[in-house]
Amino acid sequence: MDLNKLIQERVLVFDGATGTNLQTQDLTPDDFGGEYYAGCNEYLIRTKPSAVERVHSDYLAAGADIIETDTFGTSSIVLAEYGLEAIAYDLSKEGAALAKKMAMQFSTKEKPRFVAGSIGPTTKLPSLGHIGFDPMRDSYYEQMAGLLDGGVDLFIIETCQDLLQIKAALAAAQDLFRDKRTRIPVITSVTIETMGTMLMGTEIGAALTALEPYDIISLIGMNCATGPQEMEENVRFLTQTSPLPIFVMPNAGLPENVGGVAHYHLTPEELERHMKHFIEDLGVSVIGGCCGTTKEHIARLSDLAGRVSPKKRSFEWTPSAASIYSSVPMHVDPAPVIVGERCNTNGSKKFKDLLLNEEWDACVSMAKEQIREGAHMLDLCVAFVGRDEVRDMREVISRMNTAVTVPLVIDSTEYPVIEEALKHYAGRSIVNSINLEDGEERMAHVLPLCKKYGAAVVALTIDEDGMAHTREKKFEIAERIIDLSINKYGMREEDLIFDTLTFTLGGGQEEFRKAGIETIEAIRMIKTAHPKCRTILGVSNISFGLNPHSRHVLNSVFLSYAIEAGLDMAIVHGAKIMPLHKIDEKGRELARKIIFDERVFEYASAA
Ligand code: THG
Repeated sequence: MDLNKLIQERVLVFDGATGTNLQTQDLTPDDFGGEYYAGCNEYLIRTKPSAVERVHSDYLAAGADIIETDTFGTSSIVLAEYGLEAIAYDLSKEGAALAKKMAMQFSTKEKPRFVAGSIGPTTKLPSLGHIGFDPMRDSYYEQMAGLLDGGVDLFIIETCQDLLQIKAALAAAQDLFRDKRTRIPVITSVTIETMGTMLMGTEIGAALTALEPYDIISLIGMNCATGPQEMEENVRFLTQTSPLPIFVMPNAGLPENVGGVAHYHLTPEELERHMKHFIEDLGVSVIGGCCGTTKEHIARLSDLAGRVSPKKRSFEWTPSAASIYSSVPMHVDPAPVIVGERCNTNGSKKFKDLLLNEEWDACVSMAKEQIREGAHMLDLCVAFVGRDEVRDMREVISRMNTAVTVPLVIDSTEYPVIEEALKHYAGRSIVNSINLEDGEERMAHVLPLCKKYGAAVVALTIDEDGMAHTREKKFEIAERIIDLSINKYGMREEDLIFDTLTFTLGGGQEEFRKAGIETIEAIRMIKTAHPKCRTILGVSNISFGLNPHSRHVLNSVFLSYAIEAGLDMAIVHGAKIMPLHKIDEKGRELARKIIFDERVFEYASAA
């Protein structure tokens, strides 16, 4: 099914609520296979398939282009609550086959019907530690394999509450497509609660930033929790910013409690009016109904779809990183994006001591302190000789995932540590770093991880000859990394952040006198040739070996010249960066001369 092509041609309509329809059928506990299973709508696929067929045929008759399988909860995680985990694959496959059979009955050349394999959020939130990434991925894999083998045309990962849960589902889909050498479209749909975020507190922008890098996703959108009216702001945000087409499947309004039963009041006409607005004024391309919507609602939407076409969207996409809560662009005005340097065992004695004493909460406090000091993101390095870095990373990042509001930059040289971090981080992180020191080896390990978990990456200008000294060599290495990253590993220029590295100017070595200028000019060359790439520097490196005050002055002046050359991001101790006007004229001028290697004049005038 070429979903991407179809939605260019017309608005597509999903079906309505499964549960709402089943309720009208007055099923008895016997229909569910006994009292014990009553309420397990998925088990009906086996115990009373005619009830499920009825749901499908009602919506197909109402004109739905795409119906959803009755498999929202056929993952082993959910079925385990009924002791049915052993049949997760089979039930998923049977549910898919049943829906496919019904869709075929209604499908015509003019109006083909499709089946979307429904994949719900399960009952566990990995970001709260309810379940690990791997078991969750495995459970999704089994469910998806059943759906695929049963014949679904696409997957819909829906009603999502936790970005980490979505990442586990997407990892399962990626693995499945690889194993089966096939690929079907994937819709990813998040649930925004009435308070305006996902259950875990995720803003829509953070969700978009975290999901957009996954190239298996065909559509992104929202479903459940509220009616269309409450969704409006977030739908507008998506249509104005998302590179991916937009899917919206609201409830029939906010549920009202009527005699202990959820009652949805939005009429088919009202739903139609809201969706018309979403399509014509905002540019939504695929619609449907969630809780409380009936075949009457879907009939109206189907009729609507034949009469309208989506507004041509012009969206503004900003490459960003994200925490589980919010999105942070990889360029800000005024530059730079401040990446706090202190949660680093190599860069802070305090952080190192806290880690050695396993004072995990205090490690988190240091992160929060840096945010208070103005950091937009935080570099995180837990490497320490003799310790288990994978475990330390897990301990720290699983806490920071929900306790730290800004995106994390994962600073490690070890592949298993990087993957452990990515599996515990719900937002979009940046991996620090790759280089060409051992040829392509590092890229071959790290970039597939970045692709798998949707991360951006810092690339250092180091190759087989070591760290580049001249601007030309730094630029040449950057170009080689860009070429490989894009053409061999499927990354995009906007996923790459170049670090043109500097040696210290504080050591007084003759060979490094031009280190500062070369680093700055290499930034200018990269930004001129590849404006979509970002640049970053570990600014404090420039001043190793000097006294603290001189370090702060030199760091601050160096940073200001780097920014002028196009630097986007800086790894710094935010509190110690001084605005230039706060540095006295003499200090500023001395720092400038050191950076631009003009000290020769001092010697000349002294002579
Ligand atoms: N590029 C990239 N990543 C990097 C670096 C880089 N990561 C690590 C490092 N360099 C950047 N981080 C730091 C952190 C601290 C210091 C320097 C760089 C630093 N710390 C004080 C010192 O060592 O004297 C100690 C402060 C303390 O103990 O509190 O200078 O270049 N991509």
